Amino acid sequence: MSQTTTAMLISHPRATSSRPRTPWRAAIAAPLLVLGIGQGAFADCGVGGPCCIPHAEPGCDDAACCTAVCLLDPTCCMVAWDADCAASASERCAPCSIAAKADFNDDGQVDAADLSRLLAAWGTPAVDIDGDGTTGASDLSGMLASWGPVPRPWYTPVEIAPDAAVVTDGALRKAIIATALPWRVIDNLSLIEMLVVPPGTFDMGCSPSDPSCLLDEFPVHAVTISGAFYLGRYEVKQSEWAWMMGANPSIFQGPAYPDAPDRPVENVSWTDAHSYLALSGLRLPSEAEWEYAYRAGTQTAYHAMPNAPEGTNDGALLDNISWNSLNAGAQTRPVGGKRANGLGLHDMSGNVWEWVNDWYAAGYYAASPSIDPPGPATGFWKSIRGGAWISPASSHRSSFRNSIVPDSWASSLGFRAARTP
Ligand SMILES: [Ca+2]
Ligand SMILES: [Ca+2]
Ligand SMILES: [Ca+2]
Repeated sequence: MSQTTTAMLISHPRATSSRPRTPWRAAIAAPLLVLGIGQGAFADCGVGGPCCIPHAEPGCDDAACCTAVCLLDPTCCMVAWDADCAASASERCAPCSIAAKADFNDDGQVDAADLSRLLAAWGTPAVDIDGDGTTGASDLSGMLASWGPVPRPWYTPVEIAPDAAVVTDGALRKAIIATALPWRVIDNLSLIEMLVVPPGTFDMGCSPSDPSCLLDEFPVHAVTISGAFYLGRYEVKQSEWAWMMGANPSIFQGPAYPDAPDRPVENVSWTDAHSYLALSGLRLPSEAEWEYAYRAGTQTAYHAMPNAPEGTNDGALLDNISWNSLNAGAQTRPVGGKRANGLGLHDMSGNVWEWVNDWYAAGYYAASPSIDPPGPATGFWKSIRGGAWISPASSHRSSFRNSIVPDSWASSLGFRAARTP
């Protein structure tokens, strides 16, 4: 509620001016496929080489409940998945791009260096691009057609399959795998670590039996998030902001806060956050995406906790998952210090409030579309979510809505990055 906003935020003059500079392009040559999956025999994936690894789910001892993780040729192909090992993995594997295959030295360019290597291998299978068994004219024409820069994905995969110790719910792991996207990635420009949020439908608004809800959390309404998206595993950190922007506006920095680089950036307006994210093709989550990701399948006021793995309505248990007004010592804390939610996302409750993309309107839920609601077309306030170090338990609830004008900034207000794959 906007009326409660002022008491939960502390505003400061802007500490520094933040002027965008040319975004740094990460010098990541080739995607590093660091697999968080078990060993297994390779099976032919049908895309020019072996690329599927049967991956047994924990507690599963037969092929019926394992997951075929289709990997790429180490230099090129995209991942694809099958829901179970019995299905034909080859049908879902994305073919390698010819350009990626033709870039033999993996320097991001198809050029003379690659051509001379092709010519040297003529008549042998050494650099056979099209998989016909030999290096010949068809490979040469494919190479010439893709001459120039090689399109690269925006991310570097870090972990293909969801870690069962992080995403503990089997149904959520299966939903993530079904997206055919690598679970954990690093954005190549911002270096932000991001996790897959699979599509699905949830009840948005006041949680059942939650006694704390306010009027703007009603009516509870079914919302479908129609496509998978990536969301920052943590709030955007001060180090990440400074890397792209060349300045750090945060209040909690300096000699008194030696761990400031790992604390969330704060004191940034919605406009600032939007500008920062746009530099690397990222965006803010919608309010619906944010609540859906927070809940991670739970329907309780607060997400999973050690003694209440399905979540709880008891704000007294908040210490497990959230930096709030009772435990944070009147300051932000390094991100990731509290237990993650069911999708592996940290600090969705607490630490700093998080800007979302939507304009705020108290009555929006009564008129919200049911699929991918974008928020009101215009407005005066932007929604912020999740509570902060300065705010009490009730504001850390999954459905709690707060709002503030988009050019505001405060030491309790940051954000989290999202991206459509
Ligand atoms: Ca090359
Ligand atoms: Ca060939
Ligand atoms: Ca937060």
